[in-house]
Amino acid sequence: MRRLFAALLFAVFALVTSAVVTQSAASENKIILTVDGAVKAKTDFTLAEIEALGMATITTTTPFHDGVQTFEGVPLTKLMAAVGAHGDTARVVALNRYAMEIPISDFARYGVILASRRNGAPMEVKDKGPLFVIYPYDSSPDLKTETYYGRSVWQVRTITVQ
Ligand SMILES: Nc1nc2c(c(=O)[nH]1)N[C@H]1C(S)=C(S)[C@@H](COP(=O)(O)O)O[C@H]1N2
Ligand SMILES: [Mo]
Repeated sequence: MRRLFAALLFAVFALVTSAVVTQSAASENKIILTVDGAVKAKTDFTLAEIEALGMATITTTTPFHDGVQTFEGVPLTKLMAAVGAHGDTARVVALNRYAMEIPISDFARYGVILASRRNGAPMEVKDKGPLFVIYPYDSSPDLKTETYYGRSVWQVRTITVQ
């Protein structure tokens, strides 16, 4: 009886362990961003692949959060260079199909980032993640306008260069 119990316990442990390992491997390999359109090659990215391009930090208030926030993400200039973008506009589409066309000239002018972390941690979908277009709103009154709030797409899934 005791041996049966021990065997059962082991079986449950093994099942739970393999489920946890499978799930974390799935989230590591998950494609969270696709960049297509006027690019050298349509490219899918995992979170790790995006962050490996190099990160910049923006510390600012936003209309979407309480208090000063620190965002880290790849500069959109770097992402565009990485895919060989040749266009004037980035059509940024969210998980919920919200879409906004952003002039690519914004990226260098304002140092816009595709934020993947807020205050050090990756952002959950329910926290407007995993990717959020962030401008340095506090750096200029021009950025504290509906135009740039509208370009601040959260839950980004696809960027089409056109
Ligand atoms: N994914 C997603 N991002 C979005 C939106 C949206 O509906 N979905 N609305 C945009 C617009 S038009 C503005 S003005 C701001 C609105 O932010 P708020 O809903 O927190 O006021 O977010 C922008 N980013
Ligand atoms: Mo808006």
